[in-house]
Amino acid sequence: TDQVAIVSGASRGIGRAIALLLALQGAKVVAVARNEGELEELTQKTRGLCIVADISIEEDAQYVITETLNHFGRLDILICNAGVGSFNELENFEAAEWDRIFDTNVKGTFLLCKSAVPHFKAQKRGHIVGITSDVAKRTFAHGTAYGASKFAQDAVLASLRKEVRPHGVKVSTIYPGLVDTYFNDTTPGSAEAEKTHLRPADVAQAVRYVLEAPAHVVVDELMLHPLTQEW
Ligand code: NJP
Repeated sequence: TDQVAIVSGASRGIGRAIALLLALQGAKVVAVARNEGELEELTQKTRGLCIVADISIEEDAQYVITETLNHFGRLDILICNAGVGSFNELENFEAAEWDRIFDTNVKGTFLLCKSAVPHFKAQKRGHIVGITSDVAKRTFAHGTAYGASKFAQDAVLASLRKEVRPHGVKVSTIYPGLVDTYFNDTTPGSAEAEKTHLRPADVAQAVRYVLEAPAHVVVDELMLHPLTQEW
């Protein structure tokens, strides 16, 4: 297809796999992250556009949408994937770290959607895909900030789904379990346990599935786990 897709957090991990799969399928991919190096390397593979932006900053998020429209003249798909997390007992959690997690996961999703939705509504078509987490539906020790941010991100997307549905715009939410990425300063493949985790490409296939639904179908939610993960 000649569809234009923005992928936030595209430089590594899940976002990179989504960007590569969408490009392989013929989409024009706009790859977004804060650091330029990995983004440029990816963009050589996707032959798309890369935009260096911090999605937690309103001007940056607006720029991602306007620059995409300036460059390609259209926007069909927004993948809200960028996210961060760290884990600690509540009393040892720094308030600044709480803010970093909420600013990225919740506010970042809000800001990208805020800029894209008027365009999607005007064209009466568009698809927002949010990568949240299975921890948007469960709680766990040491996960106060990250878990709460994923519950909140999930609620943003679920509310938005109801707002935009009458305008022909879809919102799909994907809930992955453990995925072997660079998340929380880890290195893929470094730990024995990670060998059974989902691969970023597994999550990319889930994104592909929700995007390929017929025009009259919206996949609201899709959850996937490694077979070995008890949750
Ligand atoms: O993480 P990682 P994942 N503005 O660290 C970018 C969720 N999830 O792929 O900005 C713009 O490999 C960052 O680039 P840079 C998770 O919560 C994961 O695992 O240059 N971009 C990089 O490209 C998250 O929502 C697991 O540092 C920003 C990317 O985001 C999503 O999956 C399980 C940014 C992060 O790549 C992708 O995470 C689960 C900003 N402010 C859900 N901040 C899991 N890994 O187990 C970061 O259930 N980025």
